[in-house]
Amino acid sequence: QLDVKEISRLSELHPKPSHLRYQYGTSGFRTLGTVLDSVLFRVGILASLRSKKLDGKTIGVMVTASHNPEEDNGVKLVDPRGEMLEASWEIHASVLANASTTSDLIEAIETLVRIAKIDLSKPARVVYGRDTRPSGPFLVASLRDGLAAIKAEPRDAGVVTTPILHYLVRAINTKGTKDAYGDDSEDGYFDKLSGAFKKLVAGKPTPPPLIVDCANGVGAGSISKISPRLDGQLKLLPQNTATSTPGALNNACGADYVKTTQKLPPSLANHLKANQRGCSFDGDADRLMYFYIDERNQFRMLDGDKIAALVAGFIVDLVKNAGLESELKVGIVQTAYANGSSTKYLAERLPVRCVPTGVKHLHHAAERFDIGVYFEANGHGTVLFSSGTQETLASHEPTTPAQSTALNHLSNLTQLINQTVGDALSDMLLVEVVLAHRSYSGFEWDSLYVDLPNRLVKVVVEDRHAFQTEDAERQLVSPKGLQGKIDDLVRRYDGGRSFVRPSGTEDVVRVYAEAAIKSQADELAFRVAGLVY
Ligand code: 16G
Ligand code: ZN
Repeated sequence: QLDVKEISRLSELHPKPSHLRYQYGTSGFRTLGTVLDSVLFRVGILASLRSKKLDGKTIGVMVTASHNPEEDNGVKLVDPRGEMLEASWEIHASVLANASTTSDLIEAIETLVRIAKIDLSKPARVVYGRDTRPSGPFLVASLRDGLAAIKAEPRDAGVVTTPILHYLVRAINTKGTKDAYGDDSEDGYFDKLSGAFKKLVAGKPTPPPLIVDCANGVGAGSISKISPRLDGQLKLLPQNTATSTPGALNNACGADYVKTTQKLPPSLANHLKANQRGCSFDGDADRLMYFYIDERNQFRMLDGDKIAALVAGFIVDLVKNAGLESELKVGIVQTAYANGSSTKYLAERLPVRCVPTGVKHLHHAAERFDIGVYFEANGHGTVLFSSGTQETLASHEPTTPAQSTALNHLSNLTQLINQTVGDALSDMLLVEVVLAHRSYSGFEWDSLYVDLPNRLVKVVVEDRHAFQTEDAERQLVSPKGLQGKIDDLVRRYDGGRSFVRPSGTEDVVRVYAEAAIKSQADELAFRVAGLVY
């Protein structure tokens, strides 16, 4: 039932460059936008087949390269519940993308249909969106050809943030069911978030205006759409909103800039006053970093670990106040990059799990708790409420007014939080809710714990695949003997901790180190790097 003739005709319009190999990695396919034409065409085919495999459920395709430079682009698939593509299909994606010729591609498609037992008579439905990159429209056209080749029913979500695309996929697939996630439109998303936010901050004093660095990306549109819906309960001052200025995207601004340089984007220097808060989104608005300027005019960064500490502490208290402590187990998931002080702070309050880098690992581990909070230090994270938890929240009978209030807050949090994926906008509103409830400024939030000084360096090695890890990337098992040498070094540093892991996105090995004082953290990182090199 495959229309081989039509697939072939379209495939000839999107030939694969013979010298390139593509890999569907932790963030999908990602490389220079100019070499992604054939990949997008084939992803269109793959998404359509995945939809058929799942009985016509809608699959999402997001065209973005997130925080990477403007000339890069990328694409990833979203499974029906709004989650990342199931791991076993990542391999199918790479196989299709690397078929050299049209006839190789047809053969790869036929093999996939056979081994995955895909019923071709099922319908195929795909919703797609893109960020603001200039290469986006061209790549979407290639994707559409791929969808047409399998006669999938396309739905264009237009220029949207990554988390909105994830939201839409879940909303479309749950429409009319008891798990309905919200109206399957952008308006539905903004109404859901703003409605929950207003209930959560009702009666609280309005905080000072919040500066939002939109990284000159798609998040700028989200700020302008949510602002009027907040009824003045939070005033947002968007900066870096130049989405059509060539070269501006992620350039010296955005969440990744803030995290990696630990500096205020220069463009914000004249806007942020002492004691004022600000935050940065990344280029597709799925990461969030907060910061403020302290009384001594110093820049202070509040990263994903600080967000996790703030949010998890709040949720633990609400569960306690709602009288649900014995019924709902709240847990937190981090990676080895989490600052040691944050882990210590959190472990005193709730179970902490450490998993390998990459959202899919965090997400799956968080699903094992009744309420699972996960954040990467880089600002990507969210909170998951299991379906059992949502039922408990709906059916629990509070015995005091205080319990009733806490229960209401928890229910509203399930609406405020984008449970499909990290979402800068939703996370920002969540942070503002907690700050309002705690009457915290940036300073008090920052004081929850003091970050251990740390240093991240990358080392170019001959073969990064020679570096293999276990224990959530905290121990090297190969090259043999190296971990022992690292341990010997670490022991000599007060508060020392260090680990080495191969990057999943770049051809390098990363070395992380922390210690009680900054110069020691730097020294430890460079000495470990010396062992690796
Ligand atoms: C990817 C991951 C991100 C992780 C980063 C680490 C997803 C969607 N994204 O961008 O979570 O922090 O890789 O990069 O999983 P690295 O392996 O190069 O250090
Ligand atoms: Zn991103």
